[in-house]
Order: sequence, then C-alpha cells, then structure tokens
Amino acid sequence: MARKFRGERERERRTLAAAWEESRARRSPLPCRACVPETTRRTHATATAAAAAADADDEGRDNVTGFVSPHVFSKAEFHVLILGVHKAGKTTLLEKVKSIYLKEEGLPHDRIVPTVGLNIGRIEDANVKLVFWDLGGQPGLRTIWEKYYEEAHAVIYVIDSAAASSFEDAKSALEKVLHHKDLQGAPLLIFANKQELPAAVTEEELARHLHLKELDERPYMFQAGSAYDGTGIKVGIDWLVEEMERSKRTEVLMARTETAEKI
Ligand SMILES: Nc1nc2c(ncn2[C@@H]2O[C@H](COP(=O)(O)OP(=O)(O)OP(=O)(O)O)[C@@H](O)[C@H]2O)c(=O)[nH]1
Ligand SMILES: [Mg+2]
Repeated sequence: MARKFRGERERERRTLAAAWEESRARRSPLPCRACVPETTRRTHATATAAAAAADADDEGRDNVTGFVSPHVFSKAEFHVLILGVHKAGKTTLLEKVKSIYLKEEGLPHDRIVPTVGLNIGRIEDANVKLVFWDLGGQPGLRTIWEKYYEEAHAVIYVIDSAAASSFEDAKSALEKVLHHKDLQGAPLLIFANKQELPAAVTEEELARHLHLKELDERPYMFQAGSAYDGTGIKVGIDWLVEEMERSKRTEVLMARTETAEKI
C-alpha cells in the first residue's frame, strides 16, 4: 500500500472524524446533567478512533506498521472502580446495576456477603462497554484498592448516607483515594446510598460533611440513590460515561493499551 501524503491524510482524517460524529449523533445520546451540545461534543474515544481510522487503509490496516487495530470500529471499554468503606452497599449496588442494564435478576440482598476479593460486573449499552470492579471496604482490605488504580477510568465511591458514624472513616478513605497519583484525573461519582432509609442525609448534607471543596480539581458529582430500589443509579452512570468519554485520562489509557498491543 502506497504511503499517503500528509495533506491527503489530513483531509481523510477530517472527513472520517465528521462521519464518526454524524453517526454518533444519529444514535440516541445518553442523557446526562453535564452534557454539552451534541454538535460541539467531540469525545476522546471517537477522536482517537477517527484518527486511527484515518491512518488505516480500507481493511483497517495501519499504513505504516501493517497493524490491524481491534479498537478502530469497536465500542470503547471503560473500567470503573467501586470503592467505599465496608457495608456502604458497593456489592448491592453492583448487583442492582447488573439487573438494571442486563435486565436479569441480581443476587437477593440476603445472599450478598462482605467482599474479601473482587467482584466483577460487565454491562454494555449502545455506545460503550463498562467493566466494574467492586472491592472489599474493610480496613485491612483497602490496601488492595491501589492495585487497580492505574487501569481504572473512573471511580464510584459509595457512602451509607444513613450511617453518620461512618462519615469520618468514609471521608479519610476517600481523601487517600483522591490523592493517589495513579488515579489522577479520574472522574468521581459519589453515590449517597440507602436514601430510602429515614435516617439518610441528603447529598448536599453529605457533601458538607466531606468538605468536598477541599478535594482536588477532578470532575465529580454527588448522586443520591438507593441500591435497593435502584433510584439514582442510571443518572449517575450516564454522567460517569459522559465524563469518561471526554476525559484526558481515557485518552492516555487508550493510547497505552494500543501501544501495548502493538508490541
Ligand atoms: N436499606 C438499604 N440497605 C442497603 C442498601 N445497599 C446495601 N444495603 C445493605 O447494606 C449492607 C452492606 O451491603 P454490601 O453491599 O455488602 O456492602 P459493601 O460495601 O459491599 O461491603 P464490603 O464488601 O464489606 O465492603 C447489607 O446489609 C445490604 O443489604 C440500600 O440501598 N438500602
Ligand atoms: Mg462488598
């Protein structure tokens, strides 16, 4: 295959990027609170795929290396860590997420036991694949969390909104998570769980308890909800997907994966 000249490749790149945007706009976009207009939105995932496609020939083969990228026409896959102190409701949340998106019964609440290792959940919608990693929150298990930071695109931090006595522990564990260098820039969804309980504080009250303004500059959102009745889950995940799609961190992780696959 003849090498292409820079101008020609640039023209192709622009055409392909526009085509990706147009085909994406035709699919129904995920609803979210922090959306930018569809016409001005250019996600990192689509930008990366468009640039890769422009560098490839008709068979999806890279013009320079001959490598066929499996990502060019596939959905973006994001890894989401579910963290929080023990009994916050992380595993119950994961089961509810699976039942909402996979439309199948999750484990009954009374069959969920404290997590010692790792629970994995995979879901897929029209645009993305999500892989959730749910880890145990007991103090002795939290050192394991950081083994997963480097590969995570985003974090869901679950808090039991009805257990005021656990807020200090939840806050200090969250601060450690946020200050870790391997999680720089990862979007953060703080899920104020167990809202159906009378003792639950609102998301605003929880934010005051945590002094969130003192935390760093990353994109974050508080979402009140319940892993029992499912409220707040879809809106929270939709927001997270939007943030991951436009996140600089996602771009870096994708580039790293592609480099590793080429070696
Ligand atoms: N009322 C109520 N209880 C919940 C909710 N989510 C979880 N629980 C209960 O909270 C307890 C702890 O739930 P888990 O999902 O095991 O909590 P976890 O954060 O995974 O705990 P570890 O694995 O030990 O870190 C269980 O008794 C759940 O039934 C909720 O939305 N509402
Ligand atoms: Mg658990």
